[in-house]
Amino acid sequence: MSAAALLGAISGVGKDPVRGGYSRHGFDRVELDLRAWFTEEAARRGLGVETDRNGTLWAWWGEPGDDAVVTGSHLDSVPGGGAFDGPLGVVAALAAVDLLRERGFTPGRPLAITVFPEEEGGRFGVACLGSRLMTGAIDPAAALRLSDPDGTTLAEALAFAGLDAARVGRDDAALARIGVFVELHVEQGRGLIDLGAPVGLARSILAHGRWRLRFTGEGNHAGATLLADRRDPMLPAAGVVLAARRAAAAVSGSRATVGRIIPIPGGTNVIPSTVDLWLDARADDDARTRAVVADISAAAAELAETEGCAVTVTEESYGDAVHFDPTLREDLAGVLGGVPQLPTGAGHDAGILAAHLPTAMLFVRNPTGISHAPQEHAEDADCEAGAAALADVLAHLAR
Ligand code: HGY
Ligand code: MN
Ligand code: MN
Ligand code: MN
Repeated sequence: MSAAALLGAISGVGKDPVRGGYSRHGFDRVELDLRAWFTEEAARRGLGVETDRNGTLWAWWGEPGDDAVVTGSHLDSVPGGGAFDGPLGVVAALAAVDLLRERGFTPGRPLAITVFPEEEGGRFGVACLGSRLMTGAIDPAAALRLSDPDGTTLAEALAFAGLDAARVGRDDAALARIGVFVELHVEQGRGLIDLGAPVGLARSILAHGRWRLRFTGEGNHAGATLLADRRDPMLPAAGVVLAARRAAAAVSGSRATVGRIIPIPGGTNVIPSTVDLWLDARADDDARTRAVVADISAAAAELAETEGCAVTVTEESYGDAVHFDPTLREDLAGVLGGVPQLPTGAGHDAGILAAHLPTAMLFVRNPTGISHAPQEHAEDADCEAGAAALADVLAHLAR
């Protein structure tokens, strides 16, 4: 079955009528429905599906075993995200299995498709939550305390999904199963458009992290409180949005974004008592990323003091830059006939796994160059070119 046809089958699941696009989040009803759909598609192909203790799905072609060739991605989205970021890598893996079977290929090594939960951190705030749990990149006790905007903890969400919260955490047995990991993904920039190529290989991922800035002031009446008497935490928060742009502009190649801000209690006629603001910062390396965040944190402290407010800055997640395994990359470039290799600013489970085993990524051209928004796109023909390239790569690695 084609990747495009498989994507079509889930195109109605998790549409967000308010934001547009899709809202599919880790262990919510929608993501669980998508996981059930994947399980059915895998079973239809005779793949044996299991769920590991951190909620990652594995679909095995043949007997499960160590040192396997593993491919996959995620089915969750950002709030109001596109149809391709995540699902394309999952459906391309299923389509690649179909192609390999049509070619009469039989793997000479265990081969599996994985679906990682909550890659975007759209519900619990930490990106690549499933792969971070598997690799021990996040403390399981801290992870279980994470809560979504409704106050549901990760521990409760896991229980809802039928998983045992007491068993989450670093899973060396699962890691030993992955000999090599290849993730196919829609490109999230304009690299392949400019190069006129449908498919490419990832070279690197920026260092990136998320920080929560909590500004505390004094809640009061919007009409009755004189300007001189206010300690309004929205003012330093607003200043930090501007400071983030200035700080990133001063460090070549860096990016800083404020995409989420919550005034508490959140009434039009209420001076907030607290404002929570989340900063996403990325740069070529650790030093540059830290420099941008230090600059923004200093601005936050100064702006807060001026308004008689307090601010705390908490790192919620971080990942250093990733340079994908050069030997594997050159090997796959050879298999694919010298496709372009390009850097990306987006994070991926393949980037988290890269600290533990050889990983690689295939990118499929995105004609809009837009991602994390409903305009994200990939043409059917490019999706099939991606699935075919993935099939070639899997056949080579599992020969
Ligand atoms: O890059 C990101 O924000 C996420 O990991 N997809
Ligand atoms: Mn994403
Ligand atoms: Mn993704
Ligand atoms: Mn009143």
